[in-house]
Amino acid sequence: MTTLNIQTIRKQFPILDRVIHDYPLVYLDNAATTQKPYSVLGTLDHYYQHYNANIHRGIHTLAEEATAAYELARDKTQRFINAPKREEIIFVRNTTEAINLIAYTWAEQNIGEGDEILISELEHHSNIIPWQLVAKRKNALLKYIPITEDGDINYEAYEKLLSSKTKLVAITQASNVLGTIVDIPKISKLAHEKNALVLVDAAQSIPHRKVDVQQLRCDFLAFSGHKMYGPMGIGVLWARAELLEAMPPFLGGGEMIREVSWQSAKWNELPYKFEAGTPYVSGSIGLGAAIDFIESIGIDEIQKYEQELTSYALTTFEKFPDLTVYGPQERGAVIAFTHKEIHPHDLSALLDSEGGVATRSGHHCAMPLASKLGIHATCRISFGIYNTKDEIDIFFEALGKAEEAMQCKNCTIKNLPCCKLKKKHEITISN
Ligand code: C6P
Repeated sequence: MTTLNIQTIRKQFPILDRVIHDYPLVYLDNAATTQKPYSVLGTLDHYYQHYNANIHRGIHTLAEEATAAYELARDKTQRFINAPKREEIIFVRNTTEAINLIAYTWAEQNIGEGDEILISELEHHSNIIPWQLVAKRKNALLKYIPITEDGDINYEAYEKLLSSKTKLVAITQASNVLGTIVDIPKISKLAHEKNALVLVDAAQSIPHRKVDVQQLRCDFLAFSGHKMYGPMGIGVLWARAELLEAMPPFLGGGEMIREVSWQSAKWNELPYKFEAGTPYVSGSIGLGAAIDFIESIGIDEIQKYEQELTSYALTTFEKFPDLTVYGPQERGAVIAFTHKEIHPHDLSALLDSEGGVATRSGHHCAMPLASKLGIHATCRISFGIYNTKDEIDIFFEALGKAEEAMQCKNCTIKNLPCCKLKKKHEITISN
């Protein structure tokens, strides 16, 4: 049992006071984005009210204050992921941009005809499409590490797929659908034996467990601020300094240059070579505040508590025979499921209207994985540090109401609104 005071933590999130269809909001869509605490909101507000200025350019007080705060956020991020050097932290918009940056710079120089890129069947489109594009541009091969029936990485198959042709292994640390946690140190060790580099998509791991790039032994790491209680529109790419030094720039423009003549230019030092134009200054500073928030609780404490929530929910799922849960038992704070009779989109709508519960339904931007599972869509709940077991109970209650409506003798479900439901719905029965 956690010793954290979750009620005190909840009070830091004003949005949790929202009432949805007369129910207190139960926010279980944290894998899509997390809510923001007062400290992050206040940091953004304070920045714009007191020291908004462009950075690295102005020689005036506000510019100096903004620059110092922006660079302090870089220091915080470096410490948070245990990066060896501060200049290895590149501020970008999100995980997607970080991965694309590598695909359009490092891969442009290092992937050639006949080379192989390995990704897994668990990947989000953000870690598929950039590599499909590289493979097309370079006449390279994109290969998939298969998953086991449980939804785990098939490490044996991975080992067999690796060869001297493999140049890059790009893989998620935590699946946004199955919750699978990938053994990145093992992935890195095996890849490095073949001289392949490793890119880790940490979008779904960074808010839930310690992400230490030195312990993971990876070469690139990408994550988004909005999934870790930070602002939307700020993300981070980490890469080893010698790789960043050797890479061509991604975007050209102000700040990324040292010297410009009519026909050519010299690039700025790291990290500025990869931060062209006016960056999202308040977003970076807000990300720093989100890191402070996480560290004020302790990432290990967060992991333990969310594990408790996940186990509690998984156990309760077993009481619903018409529900199928996807993914391994040992997992991150994500549970995707389907109902024998209710379509995932209808389920999400019903959970919202009958319990104020926010969930996500669909392919979760992982269409190849959905096809592997033989489904079009799932409904998904995902936890953050402010969720409680009571909220999980409310979710299951709302689910029960949806099931009851399905069996209502007064109404035929195809002709909803069912008399038992609060809100009018047109339900399509899934097959
Ligand atoms: N997954 C979800 O609901 P961006 O959009 O760049 O911040 O994150 C992309 C991304 C990359 N990798 C993984 C594993 C992800 O889960 C996501 C985002 C959200 O599952 C939105 S689709």
